[in-house]
Amino acid sequence: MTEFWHDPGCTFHPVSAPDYLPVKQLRQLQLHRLRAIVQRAYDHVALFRKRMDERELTPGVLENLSDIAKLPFTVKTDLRDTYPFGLFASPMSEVVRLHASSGTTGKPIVVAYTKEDIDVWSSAMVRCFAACGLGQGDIIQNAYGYGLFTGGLGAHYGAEALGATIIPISGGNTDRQIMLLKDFGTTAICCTPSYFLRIIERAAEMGIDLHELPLKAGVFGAEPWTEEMRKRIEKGSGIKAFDIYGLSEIVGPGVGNECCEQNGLHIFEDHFYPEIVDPVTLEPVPDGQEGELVLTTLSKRAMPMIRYRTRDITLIHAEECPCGRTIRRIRRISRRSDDMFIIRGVNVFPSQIEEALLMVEGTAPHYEIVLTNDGTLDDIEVHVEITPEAFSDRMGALEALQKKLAASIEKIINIHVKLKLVEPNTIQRSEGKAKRVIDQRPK
Ligand code: DLL
Repeated sequence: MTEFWHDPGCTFHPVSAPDYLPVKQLRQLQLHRLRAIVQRAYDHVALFRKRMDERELTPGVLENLSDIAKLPFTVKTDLRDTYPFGLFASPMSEVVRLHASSGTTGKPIVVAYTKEDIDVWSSAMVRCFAACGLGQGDIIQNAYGYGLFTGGLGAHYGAEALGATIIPISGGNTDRQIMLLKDFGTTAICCTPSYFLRIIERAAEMGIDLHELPLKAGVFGAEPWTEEMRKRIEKGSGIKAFDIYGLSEIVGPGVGNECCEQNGLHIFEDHFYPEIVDPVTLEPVPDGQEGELVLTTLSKRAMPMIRYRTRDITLIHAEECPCGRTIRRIRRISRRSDDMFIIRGVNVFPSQIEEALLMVEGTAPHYEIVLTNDGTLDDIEVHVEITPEAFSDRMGALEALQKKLAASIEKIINIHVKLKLVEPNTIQRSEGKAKRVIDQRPK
């Protein structure tokens, strides 16, 4: 063990060494890599070169890291407009993998990796797992979907590089998930937090107590979830629930991960350089201030992303983490700028509703938000499942619960919502990313 290693809760893996680089050295490395990647994008990606030329910029503009703010942004529509391969900086002969993300409209966005890119991605995933206290000897059940989605293969390669045993079960087939959790002695599971809730629920129906299994950690991401949700998951299963963040455009899962402090996600910023910008003015904001996360890939060869606007809202923690890592942390991503809906002039995010609901005992963590319009005004209706115990309560008790939930939401979002308690097991369960909002308003 080397002297930078202070983190008793996490497992040491040599690949995690850059997590602890002295800050000055880290910044030098970042600047060095930034210059090289900007040069690469300028030389090989026509769209980036055009935008630089329009601004009369060359890669030589990067005298120090803050000069990154002079570079043009990349946005999701750039990937669509150049579909499928227009942003590649490597010839196809060097591209060993393609992934794609479906998004909401039409064609998917396509992302590419060289052999070196896969190695960087796997090393980032190793650092995620190590930060969750996992290592050789662990049995990792990977219930992220395998296929074009980056979750499955990303976690798979990382777990193998970690030296753990991987169970490539993919998503779905919940009874079989639970059988393997038990029979194979799985120690960690990777899936979306909403799918793990389904596993908790189904295990109880099958008479299996997850607390009694060797399962100790969950690596949960790909969708927003709240601190209240973490509490429910940890209480319902006896495991430690860690947050993992990533997006296809940057690499997939493994852009950042919580450490054992469970207080913010460390960004592997030697490969993914984070900035926070004001989503309206697009000006950089200082650490500690909320805004939109913008990421630049510092080492990705096949498809460098320069100042990619993620739409994810967060902040960079100004303080150091007690774990000893020098790479910075972002606050958990509880919302995206495009998740927001406006109801009677008030901006509302689904995560605010989740937080309010789960603060109240007696509900199951399954809910949906239905947006309607009667021709004049937008309305919001929240459907929330009650627990089987609460379901058998007297009418009066249910009414009181309903009022309490509505008041809890109103307190957070400042508008009145219609709240409907629904029977256990009536809201659709997800095996991947949960769909929380059903928008029935006329388009
Ligand atoms: O969801 C990659 C991934 C797979 C991350 C497995 C973690 C685990 P996309 O499908 O491209 O990639 O979706 C990326 O999902 O911009 C966020 O809005 C959201 N997201 C991902 N992780 C988290 C998280 C994968 N931990 C988009 N918390 C991102 C909140 C998350 N939102």
